[in-house]
Amino acid sequence: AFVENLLKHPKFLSNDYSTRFIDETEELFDFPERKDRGTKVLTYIADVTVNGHPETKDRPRPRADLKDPKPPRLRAEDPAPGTRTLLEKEGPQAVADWLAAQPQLLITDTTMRDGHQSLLATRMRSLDMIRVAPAYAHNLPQLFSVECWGGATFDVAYRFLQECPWQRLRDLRAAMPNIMTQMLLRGANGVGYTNYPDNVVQEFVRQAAVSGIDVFRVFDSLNWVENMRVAMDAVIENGKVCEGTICYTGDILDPDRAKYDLKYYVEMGKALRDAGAHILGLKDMAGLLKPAAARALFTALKEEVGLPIHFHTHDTAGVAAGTILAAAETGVDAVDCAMDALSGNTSQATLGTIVAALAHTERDTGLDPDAVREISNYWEAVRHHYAAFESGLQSPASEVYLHEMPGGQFTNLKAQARSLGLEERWHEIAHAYAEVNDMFGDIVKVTPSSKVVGDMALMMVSQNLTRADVENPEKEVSFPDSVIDMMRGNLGQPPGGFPDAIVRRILKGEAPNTERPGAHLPPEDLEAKRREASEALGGREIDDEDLNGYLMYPKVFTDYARRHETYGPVRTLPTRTFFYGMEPGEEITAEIDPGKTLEIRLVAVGETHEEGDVRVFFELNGQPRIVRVPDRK
Ligand code: BTN
Ligand code: 3PY
Ligand code: ZN
Repeated sequence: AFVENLLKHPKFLSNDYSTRFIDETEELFDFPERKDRGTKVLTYIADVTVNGHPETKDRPRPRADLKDPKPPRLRAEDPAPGTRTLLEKEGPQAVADWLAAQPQLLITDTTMRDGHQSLLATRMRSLDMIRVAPAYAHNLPQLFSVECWGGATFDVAYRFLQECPWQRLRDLRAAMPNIMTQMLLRGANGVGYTNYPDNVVQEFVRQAAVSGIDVFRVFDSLNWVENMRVAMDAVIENGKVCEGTICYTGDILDPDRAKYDLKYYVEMGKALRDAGAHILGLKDMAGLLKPAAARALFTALKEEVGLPIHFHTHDTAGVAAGTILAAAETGVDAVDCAMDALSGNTSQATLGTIVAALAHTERDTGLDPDAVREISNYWEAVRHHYAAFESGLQSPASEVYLHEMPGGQFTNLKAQARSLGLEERWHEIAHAYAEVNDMFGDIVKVTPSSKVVGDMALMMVSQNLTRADVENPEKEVSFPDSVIDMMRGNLGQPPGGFPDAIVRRILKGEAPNTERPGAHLPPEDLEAKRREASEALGGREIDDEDLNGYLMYPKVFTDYARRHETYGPVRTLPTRTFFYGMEPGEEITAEIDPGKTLEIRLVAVGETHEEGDVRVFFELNGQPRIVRVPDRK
């Protein structure tokens, strides 16, 4: 484009130019809007090199000499048949029956979803996952599933990583054809933070099934089975595995927490079985279940519900492995672990450790410990690149029994606290979180209800409000929108409802809706939404995946799509480059299509011009390229 501009410039054509012509003639650098993808990616690199990435600003930096992570070699020529093979051949009920009949403890690897959601604020990029996916397929075909999608990964991909979550899913699915993929679905809240119309949830499940999800772990953030049926039915209709899931809170052995006792969980398990679940999930999102309680809980659920059980917990207090081993003894069928390098603390228990602990026992997992170690070594190298997103949590802590914060929320809430200048007051926030839970009547805290409790706790600490202040009818308190929304009934109902007094205080007398929110939300006109998205993006074609992104997150999706117009396929950049740009003299490659590779060298960064622009000099596949970006520093 530069050469084109030069060749058609009037001064150039009339020979009326000096040696300073190029430096003095700004319009030579006005390139037409339709830039090729290479130029777009260079624009991104130039911008981050000059201005830094907003997400890593003022955060710890990875070591300068870090190498690109190298995935382990493939131990078999072809991936051996696995759970996906069974699902494809015989369907979801056959998978559940097989699971119940196996003596070994089956393992789900959560590294690509909950692992980094809980340790790195969900910031792991697709490229780092896709590179190692073939090693899972070839070296660990005995895994029950790989949890790699859903939860917070969906919006974080668009919002912070400038990536399409659907493309991540398709790429992972293609690289692991033999193992079931698994996602976390928040029931009527989809992968969002509020209830959606029924047809939006149905359409989302359909698309997730088409794009590559096999196992849907469906939960409700208030444990309201009524609010899970639409999502569960959709999973079943699409021929996929429906893991109807109980969220665990409280302590079944503590008589002071009688609201959530053994009977409560058994009744909920039966309700999920009757709603059609193939597998019963027990989701201990905060890591509150202790070994003795696990024995009692799983013995009762096995006997009285009769479904195979999949147990998910977090190691926040440091006891997850003990609880998993207790669960294994009582016959739990599958458990979640994260690869060693992304395990522990707010993440899952350590996969290699569980494999070793059960080796040569009746529940031997059958996983190859060498293969586990090699994959974990890869993740270790990956993790170094995300130093900016580490929470700073140094050790497990029993404080989780006080606040009951989900592992997947912990690092996010901490980051939120930091951005409000409240990081130093973290333990106060933890305490306020517990008080808010009590005020709300002791509710299940998991996305999105956990976010509501977190919003309220942050508000109290930042405004120095005590519980007495909040409850004092004489005092004017402006409650966060999410709190008002939840009290209106827009996330559904907790067991026994919210306490009347707090509802009246927050809603100022307005009557809450206590029916299922989806029963009142009119269906979306999907084709009208598609046109709306397309118009917002200047007529761009909106495919079904885009439409589902737009239905969940209209603004997040259109912001992503506009940035994509400017920056192109930045998901193909190495993680270091994505977050930190390049150094002069550095060379990288980016595969923007299978077989189409960009070789990018940063030659130099120019001086800032008076108008505040910087010229950045590259070589793209050996050809010189100049990109101009604003200096926003
Ligand atoms: C984000 O908005 O956080 C992710 C998209 C990337 C924004 C790019 S990063 C380089 C440049 N600097 C900014 O402040 N925004 C863009
Ligand atoms: C999520 O919904 O993202 C969770 O991880 C809940 O534990
Ligand atoms: Zn979790």
